[in-house]
Amino acid sequence: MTTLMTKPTFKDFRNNVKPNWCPGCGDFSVQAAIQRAVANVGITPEQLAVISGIGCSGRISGYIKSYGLHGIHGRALPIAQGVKMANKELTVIASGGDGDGFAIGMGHTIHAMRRNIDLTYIVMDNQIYGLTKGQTSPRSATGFKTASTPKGAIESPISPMQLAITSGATFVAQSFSRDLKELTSIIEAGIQHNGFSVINVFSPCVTYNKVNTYDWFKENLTSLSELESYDSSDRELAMSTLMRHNDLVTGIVYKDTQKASYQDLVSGYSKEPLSSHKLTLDVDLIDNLVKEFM
Ligand SMILES: Cc1ncc(C[n+]2csc(CCOP(=O)(O)OP(=O)(O)O)c2C)c(N)n1
Ligand code: SF4
Repeated sequence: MTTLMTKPTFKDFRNNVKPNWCPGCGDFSVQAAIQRAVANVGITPEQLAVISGIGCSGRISGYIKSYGLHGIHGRALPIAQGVKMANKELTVIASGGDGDGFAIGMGHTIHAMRRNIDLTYIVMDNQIYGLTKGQTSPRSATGFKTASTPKGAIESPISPMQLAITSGATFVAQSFSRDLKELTSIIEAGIQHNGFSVINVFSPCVTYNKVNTYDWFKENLTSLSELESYDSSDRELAMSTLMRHNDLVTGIVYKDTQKASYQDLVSGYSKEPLSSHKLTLDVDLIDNLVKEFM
């Protein structure tokens, strides 16, 4: 890749792969917002890694010009954490669907949150499994009907925002894929935050979810900027606001700038990135180590 001499623009993060999402899918705007946000932050494609899971949303890593990996279902976060630990100089974005992150990948999601590792996790939340043709996800509302649950889902949906706050994430935000301006600025702020940033994006599946449509979100979402004296550093206020609005809010819900990130605490991380270490073994060092244990 070439190093850019001028300030990057979103066009520098375009490749020649045409997305095969359905026309109108919310994921198009998420891709555009990521490309704008990384350009605004001022990094180049070779300073970015986008790691995704499996799902329609998981294809996103193939559509952005950067380092990237389209991983396995529910495993975007372990891979992304490994990338960040190996090369602290990269800006790392992990992304995937609500099924990827909150069903099969939930164990990894909670531990990445409590670890407060410095990366940005963007979930394209369409309240359904899109790629596998529309089954319920842990984000589907109780009673939500699909071809495989014709009588409606009997479980309750989880709250990614409340879960993130109580699990230890230090940048917790929600946005709507139709609001490209807000989404871009939230992703930008998430990238700049030192710690685990989780951004849940309502990203409608126009093919299989006929309930949570663009119009439905427009009617039901409340922007935190409209609430008088909302303070995103107030954890209790964040939780009570989420409960009062049934989680249907957009904006930065909670931000903690005091808590140290995993990288701040882990021994040796601030030195040279692991990725630039010499891979040759120091034979004397190994010999001495072996002797020590003999
Ligand atoms: C280990 C494993 N289990 C199940 C699947 C099948 N599968 C592929 S994508 C997916 C869910 C997709 O839903 P979501 O993560 O919400 O993404 P979307 O397609 O809605 O963007 C499932 C269950 C798989 N690929 N791998
Ligand atoms: S099936 Fe749904 S989530 Fe998948 S590309 Fe089509 S609209 Fe998007």
